[in-house]
Amino acid sequence: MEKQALQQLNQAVIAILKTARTHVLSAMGQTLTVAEKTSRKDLVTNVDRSNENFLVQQIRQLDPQAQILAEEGLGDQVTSMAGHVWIVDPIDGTMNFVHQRNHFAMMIGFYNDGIPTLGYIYDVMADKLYAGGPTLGVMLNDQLLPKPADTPLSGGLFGASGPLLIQDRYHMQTIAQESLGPRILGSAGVQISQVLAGELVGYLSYLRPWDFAAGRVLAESLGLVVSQVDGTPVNMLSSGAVLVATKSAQRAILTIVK
Ligand code: 2AM
Ligand code: CA
Ligand code: CA
Ligand code: CA
Repeated sequence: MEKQALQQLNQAVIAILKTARTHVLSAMGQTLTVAEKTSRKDLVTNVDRSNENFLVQQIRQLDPQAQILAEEGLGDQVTSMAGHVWIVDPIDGTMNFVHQRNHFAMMIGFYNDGIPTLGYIYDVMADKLYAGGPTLGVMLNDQLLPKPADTPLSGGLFGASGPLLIQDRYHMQTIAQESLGPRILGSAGVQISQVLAGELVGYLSYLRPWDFAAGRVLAESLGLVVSQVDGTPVNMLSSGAVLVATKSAQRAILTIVK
């Protein structure tokens, strides 16, 4: 896509996300309705649904021909990455949203014929919006985000998933040992944004497409690598153990995992 068209799309998505944020903040002043999805650790609220509905409607107006894949099922049944595909997570870190009223994000990824094109991670309470892609570069609010240093695993903090660390899946305890220490926040979006900002050397979790669609676009734009934990490419239509890391940390992790 032409840079000018991307800039227009980017400005429109940023405006949608800012409006969505004001809706979410105002909904947080009212009673939340919380339901369990698959377990007591897997929640959905009225705000997840209303925000997804808002984001999907707005993206439809912006890009009527596109397919939209969204976590709570208010988008389309997407089976191919051909054409324009938007991938939406209305509230990432719902458990944090319910119990901390903090540390959650909205995420949108835009893929054009499977090519990572635009990504958005919006940490709602911190009001930090990571936005952009390979053509536009990555902005943190109104500042261009520099590429993070290629810090090795041994030289930085590692973003862990609580369940994977506790169960030592994918050698996560060894990975954490080799790093300067594990950090667990409970939002894939916020943790991936910490990798973008150079605050973590990597993040590993078992993720669904909407958990890493936005982060993949932003991370790859900044020279970070996104792969499955065995080093093979991610597939945007399936779940897996996804690693977002500096090149150097990825090398060390692949050696530990193989
Ligand atoms: P979510 O809040 O949008 O569901 C910690 O729970 C992180 O893992 C969050 O980013 C969460 O996204 C994600 N996650 C992915 N699959 C999950 C599941 N089955 N249960 C809870 N969280 C999940
Ligand atoms: Ca969820
Ligand atoms: Ca999520
Ligand atoms: Ca979610």
